[in-house]
Amino acid sequence: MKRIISIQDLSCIGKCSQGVALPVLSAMGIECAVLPTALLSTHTAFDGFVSRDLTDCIRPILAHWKTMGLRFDAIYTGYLASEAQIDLVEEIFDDFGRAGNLFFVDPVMADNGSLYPGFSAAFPGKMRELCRLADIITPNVTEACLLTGLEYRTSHDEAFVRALLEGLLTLGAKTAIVTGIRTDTSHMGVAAMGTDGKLTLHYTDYIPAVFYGTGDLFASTCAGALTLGLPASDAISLAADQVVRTIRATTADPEAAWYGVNFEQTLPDLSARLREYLLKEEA
Ligand code: PXL
Repeated sequence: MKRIISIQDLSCIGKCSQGVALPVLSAMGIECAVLPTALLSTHTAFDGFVSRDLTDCIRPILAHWKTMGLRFDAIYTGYLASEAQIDLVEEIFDDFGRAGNLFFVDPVMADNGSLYPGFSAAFPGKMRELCRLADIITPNVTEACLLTGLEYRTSHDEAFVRALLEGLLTLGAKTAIVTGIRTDTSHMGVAAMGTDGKLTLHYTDYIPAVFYGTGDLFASTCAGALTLGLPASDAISLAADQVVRTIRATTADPEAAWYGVNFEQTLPDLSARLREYLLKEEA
């Protein structure tokens, strides 16, 4: 069985981060080890959230793990609570990575043109360092702009998308994937580029609804699919289609919570779609 370590926060309320990664990766048949970076009463969209940075706990956890000789097939990072944690993650790459491992960095820090509450203006600069070490990075458009220095926009032509991806690749990641691309009013896109400079775009329907946790659902699904050996194009379409299916299910539920997508409802679809992709890969 493949084993991923998921390094991101645990928000008690609010469907995001470890609360999404653990069930999603489990439904994909992958063992998910969790390393919580912070414990939050709720995710940061709620007024008055309290947060405890867990950096001090992470060091002894890593020291214990080192005595066990643990290894992971993939190291997946999401919301990191402080710049110090980025240094720690770099150490984890050194200590627990092995040849052929996947280093998957979702540089969670911003959306809709702004940094999430609690992050300093210096944080994106530090996040660039982590992107340098990654095989794959999956920023949304806001995060990609903060990482590359390009000005944030809400509509995106091909020249802008290309400039974003090329800028991200100069940071050193081997493949850049940008979510939330809007080239027209009825579609949403995920754009990707590897070191060969070839741009690919996967389009899905645009559903006019905003939910938290969609980026985490995309990243967890994509990281899982790549860990299972699917090619990047399949990992992207599996993950992007899963996000759209889940937003649809959420908007159809009159009791859906505003603070997160109903990813629980669509986990059976994810397992079924994944099986189809894996069978196609074997054929
Ligand atoms: O979904 C990204 C995310 C992760 N973790 C925390 C957040 C958010 C987005 O708001 O607040 C704590």
